[in-house]
Amino acid sequence: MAVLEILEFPDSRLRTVAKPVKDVDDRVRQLIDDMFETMYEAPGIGLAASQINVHEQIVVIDVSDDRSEPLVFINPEITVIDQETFEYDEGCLSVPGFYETVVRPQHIRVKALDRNGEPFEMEPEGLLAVCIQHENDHLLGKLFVDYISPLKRNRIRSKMEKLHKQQPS
Ligand code: QAP
Ligand code: CO
Repeated sequence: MAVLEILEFPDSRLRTVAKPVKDVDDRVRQLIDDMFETMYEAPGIGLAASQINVHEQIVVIDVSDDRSEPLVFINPEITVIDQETFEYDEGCLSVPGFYETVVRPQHIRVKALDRNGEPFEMEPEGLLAVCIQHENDHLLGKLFVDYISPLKRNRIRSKMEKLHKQQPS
């Protein structure tokens, strides 16, 4: 297992659109293990492969308090069930230190493959529903800061660029 480097905003590689995984093989399972190690070490509640510069549709999540409920989503497909929305103060391992309120659909259905390549479906609620949408956005090259005002986003970009000049990764 290995802790991998996480790309940080405004790195343009975070804008890459991820490709579907064709075979859920040992290479993919190794990547998943490394993603969990990277996420738990951070610590975070969700990580998309895009954030470690691997542009394949793989997401790992654990929103449990005791870090005991690892969830894997390969080639996730999200459908919105109804119009209700939910607000949450989101953060991101690729935008460390910044949190902003994002409004998203509250009720979604997710279809994906698990780490054995078996299809499954779920209707997540609350933080898990928010997290899956946030991570799925990464696979599309999208970040939570894209939902806030350009003024706020540009302030965050400037602060991140300043940090990266002080401590290049
Ligand atoms: C995405 O984010 C998420 O700023 C996962 O300094 C977050 O794991 C989805 C983290 C909130 C829904 C709600 C952030 C760690 C972790 C930071 C994370 C930081 C250190 C973020
Ligand atoms: Co994120």
